[in-house]
Amino acid sequence: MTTLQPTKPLHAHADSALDPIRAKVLAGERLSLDDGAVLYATNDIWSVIELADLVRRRMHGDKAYYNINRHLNYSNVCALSCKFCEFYRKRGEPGEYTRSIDYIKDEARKGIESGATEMHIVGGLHPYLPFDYYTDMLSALRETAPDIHLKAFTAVELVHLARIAKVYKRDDIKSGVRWVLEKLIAAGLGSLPGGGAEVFDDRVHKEAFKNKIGAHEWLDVHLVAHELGLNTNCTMLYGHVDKRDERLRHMEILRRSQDQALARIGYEGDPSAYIAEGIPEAQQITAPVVTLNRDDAQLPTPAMSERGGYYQTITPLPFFPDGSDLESLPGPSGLENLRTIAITRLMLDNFPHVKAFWIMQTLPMAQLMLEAGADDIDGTVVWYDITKAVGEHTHQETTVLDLQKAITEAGFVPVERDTLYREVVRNGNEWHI
Ligand code: V47
Repeated sequence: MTTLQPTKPLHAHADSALDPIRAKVLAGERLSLDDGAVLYATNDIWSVIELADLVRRRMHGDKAYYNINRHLNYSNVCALSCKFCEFYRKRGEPGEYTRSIDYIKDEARKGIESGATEMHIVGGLHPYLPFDYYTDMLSALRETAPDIHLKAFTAVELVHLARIAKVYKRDDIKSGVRWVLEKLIAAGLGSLPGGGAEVFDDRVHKEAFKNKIGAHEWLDVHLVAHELGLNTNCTMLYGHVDKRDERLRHMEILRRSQDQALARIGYEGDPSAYIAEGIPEAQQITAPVVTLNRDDAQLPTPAMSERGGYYQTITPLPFFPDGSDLESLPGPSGLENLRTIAITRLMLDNFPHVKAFWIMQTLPMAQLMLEAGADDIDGTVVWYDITKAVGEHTHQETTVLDLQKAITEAGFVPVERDTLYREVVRNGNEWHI
């Protein structure tokens, strides 16, 4: 019997420009920004998907992850006015809200009732809430639901908290953020979500989210979190004023930041570290190159976090134009979303997980994306205010059975994970790792 080796695409319309990229992927080598541009330009989308699937299966076989979680947006009041954002309200504007600690505790109780293992907590940059609100929130949650992991606050919020707590120093962001994170960890913080990264590019920053922190600060916050032993995630909000090459540079910057994190926790990489072409000096990271896209690569585990944290997951977020200042833009197509997930898997060769966030991608597209590089679809979510895929509703819940069914139907084995990707053993609402 002969084994089928995916050294050549099996479909018609194969693009030979992908041959050198195919060879690199099969050898587990790092792709260049130019390779990324070829992957974006080709009409041979099936080969791009096939290559991403190969890497995804090397890392995770036929497992696909989901979790039982609750997203909590504690306030939509925000000092910023990012053009892509429909979520924020100014103080006094109709629809503004800020949740009380009692409301938040109630959410935690509902989380316990539904068997949730995670609360994902983010909000706007509230100009007046005191620093204590955030530590009280975490302490109250810790007390009410001691077993639920608290994944909370994006890098942007953490810099804002440093300002509120008056520990922010423009020329030394890290020390203020370290102070903030130490306080939040003591109150119960378990990891950082990946929001607020958008696209690391000065032009895009200026056009779409001018007053938000830039790449340099975002990366510094995650660096400090990793140094303190927290695992973090990251995102890429694309399909608005960004261009494909800017997305690729964003991926490159994240990839180098992960090289740095993995080196810190003991991965021995290729010491012939490189300076990436086209990346601004401020975002150049010199670290050994670490790749995980080979059959024999060992993915990082939570146990390694004792030596420092790392990026677990990249979640590409497709832009939702409705209600934002960029409403006139069309937003990315389904095909662009599929291609971007696949390219993300191929470029971010040192990231263990790629998430197709079903809330933004829709569950049917997330199913397809499991075949195109994604290995995770996020969780039950329940309430989500930042984007609304269908209609006006912030109640965006799916059941565990729906998630499992979607994964099984796509030909994968559903695996419930906790926030740190440990497999959950469950008996109803009782669970353990
Ligand atoms: O930070 C805002 C983005 C993010 C829009 O870490 C928009 O596991 C699309 O970060 N269209 C929040 N996106 C979501 C997020 C996230 C989601 C799921 C999992 C994880 C994780 C993180 O949503 C914001 C911003 O980048 N966003 N407005 C919009 N109109």
